[in-house]
Amino acid sequence: MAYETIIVDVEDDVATITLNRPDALNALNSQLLGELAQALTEADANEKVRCIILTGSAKAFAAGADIKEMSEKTFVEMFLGDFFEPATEAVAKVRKPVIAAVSGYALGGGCELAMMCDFIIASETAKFGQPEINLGVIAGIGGTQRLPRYVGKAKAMDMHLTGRFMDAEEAERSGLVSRVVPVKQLMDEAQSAAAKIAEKSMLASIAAKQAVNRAFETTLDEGLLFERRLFHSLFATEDQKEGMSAFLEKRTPQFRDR
Ligand code: CO8
Repeated sequence: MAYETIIVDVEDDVATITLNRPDALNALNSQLLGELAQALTEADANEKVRCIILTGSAKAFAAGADIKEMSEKTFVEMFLGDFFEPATEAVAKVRKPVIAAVSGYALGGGCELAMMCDFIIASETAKFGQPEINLGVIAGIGGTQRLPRYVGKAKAMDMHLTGRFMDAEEAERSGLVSRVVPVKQLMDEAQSAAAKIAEKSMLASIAAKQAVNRAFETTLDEGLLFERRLFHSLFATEDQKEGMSAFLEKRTPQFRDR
């Protein structure tokens, strides 16, 4: 499918989806969100793809929901239209690992979109924020729920109530991002993380993703049981036999997702 607001590139097992509305700092309008939902669903279904990278430009991952598009909306239009839902549903449904590679602004819906991914790699120029309070609204696609899970209540409240931005160094220190690299290395770093993930058994990757995500949804006891059942179930796979044999035989495993 031809997209106008995103660029999709599939190379070496990795699909890279680049948000591409440079004139609006990749603000998330309904067209972009629809295209993003479609591209994520396609990448997840594409057998060649083993990991997905979501990124923006050097200046902006995404500066939030499109304020021009939203500004005149009524409550009823927002309530019935819910134009964010297809994209948020699509991100939530992706079973393959999704890395957010963030440079520049990741604000409002942009910060929320990055937090929906499995982990965030940031460039030194990344700036995260939930500045919706400055517009007389609050976050609407998970910012009040996910940010405290990443950085704790104190910083989450600070950011949502003051609208201040968090730079990459603070974001890494606070647990919002997993790595920070110079801006020129961002895509190489994301590609190399994606390539590492793509080498693994997809069965184990999906199980790991499901188990970690379950930690945020349930009690410790239930989460531990869920993890143990997934762990046990992987012994029904050829990839477990291959992975452990390869270790013992001191060779590289050849996983086949079986
Ligand atoms: N929406 C629309 N256009 C935008 C946005 C945006 N969020 N952000 C930037 N732009 C546009 C600007 O209007 C400008 O366009 P133009 O050249 O036509 O005037 C262009 O991008 C460049 O922006 P600036 O000139 O402002 O660039 P600066 O480098 O001076 O500033 C900033 C960069 C600091 C990022 C600044 O643009 C800014 O503050 N942007 C808005 C950030 C913001 O408030 N984001 C939150 C939006 S609300 C939201 O995300 C809610 C999500 C949940 C909704 C759920 C609904 C169901």
